[in-house]
This record gives sequence, C-alpha cells and structure tokens, in this order.
Amino acid sequence: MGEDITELEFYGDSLLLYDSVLIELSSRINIIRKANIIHNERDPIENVKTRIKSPKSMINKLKMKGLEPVAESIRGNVTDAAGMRVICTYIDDVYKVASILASQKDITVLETKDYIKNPKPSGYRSYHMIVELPIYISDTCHRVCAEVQLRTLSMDFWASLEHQIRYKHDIPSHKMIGAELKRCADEVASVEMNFLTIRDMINSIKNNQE
Ligand code: 0O2
Repeated sequence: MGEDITELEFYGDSLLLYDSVLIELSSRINIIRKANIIHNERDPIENVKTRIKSPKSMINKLKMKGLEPVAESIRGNVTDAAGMRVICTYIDDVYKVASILASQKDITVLETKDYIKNPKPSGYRSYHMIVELPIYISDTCHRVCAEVQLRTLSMDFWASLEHQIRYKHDIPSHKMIGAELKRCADEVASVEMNFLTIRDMINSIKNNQE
C-alpha cells in the first residue's frame, strides 16, 4: 500500500495546508534574500527546495510509530509532512537564517536539532527546526507544522549522495561502507572550514584596505 496512492488521495484536505505552509515559508525565505540584496549584502542562501512527504514514506513512518497509516494519524504525531530545505553558503549563514525565522513573532519553534554541532554517527550534518505557523484558508486560521532543514552546500553535497546510495536502502549495515561515508563527511567538513578561514582572511584584508 502507498505505492500508487496520490498525495491528494492520501492527505485529502490537509494537502492544501501542507502546500500552503511551504508557500508561506518560501515567501519568508525570499524576503530574507531580497532584504540582503537591497542592502547590497551577500545573499546567504544558495537555493531552497520544498517537498510534501510521499504517501509511501509517510505510511512507513506512521507504521513505524505504531499508528494507523492514515492521514488522520499525522496531527500531533508527525511534524514533517511538509518540509523545506534551505541550502546556505556558509555555516554562519545557517545560524543567521535560522535565527531570523525563529525571531518572527507568528512562528513557533517546537523543536531544534543541531546536527552541525553534534553530527549523526553516519556523518550527517544539518540544522533542523520544527516550526508551526498560522495558515489562513478563507476565514479560518490553522496552525500548521513543517520541518525546516538548513545546511551548507557541502553538507547538502554529502547528504544528497549518501541519501542516494545508502540512506533508507535497507541494505544490511556494512561497517566499511559506513566508515568510508563518515570519513567523506569529515573531509567535506574540513574543506568547508578551510573555505571559511580563507573567506575571513579575504574579508579582513578588504577591511584593512578601506
Ligand atoms: P526524507 O525522505 O528525507 O523525508 P523523526 O523525523 O523526528 O521521526 P528523526 O530521525 O529523529 O525522525 O528525525 P531527524 O533526525 O530530524 O531526521 C529527519 C530527516 O533528516 C530525514 O528525513 C532526512 O531527511 C534527514 N536525515 C537524517 N539522518 C540522515 C542521514 O544519516 N543521512 C541523510 N542523507 N539524511 C538524513 P526522513 O523522514 O528520514 O526522510
């Protein structure tokens, strides 16, 4: 079950809420980007992706949690039906964008997971926020949850490749592959730190010239 069912068949009326929360969050991110551009500041964001969790993936998640695999089980139990991934240029941009979102009065941050400061054993690095915000459908206000994953280009490079080749592929855990992927994550993180250092050196040379 779940292979052929469409998003609308599975999520029903809630699909509009999940679509709308992603439109709303994308708009907030766009405004952050535009504000930087207008003030001649560097755009901290490289790109943004949004997704509604596929019915198949949601059904698996509900079953894993011991819940009935229907859309009605989502509320109060699963918060990532709507997801947005914000790819930033540098690590400090991740925290800057996260703090701007968190500071917006109508956004409630329900949970944060900092896998940048505390990477997963797999090597996965990202900053996750579960946010809740108001969505108006006609004259009714709904509070809707979404997961926002913020990461840098290099974290995204690693996570995208690892996701394709290993994550959720039900392959038996293989020590050597796991260790190699972790090594790649550490190398990518180290290259990223080198770029940050070079950026800061260039900035300080520029500042001294002014
Ligand atoms: P998909 O297909 O990306 O949506 P929870 O969601 O809270 O029940 P968990 O694991 O505590 O479960 O959530 P967490 O740690 O916040 O991670 C959820 C999401 O982070 C995953 O979503 C992935 O997108 C991503 N993620 C976590 N660990 C890894 C990893 O080791 N490698 C990669 N590539 N991505 C990871 P989903 O729902 O599992 O999948």
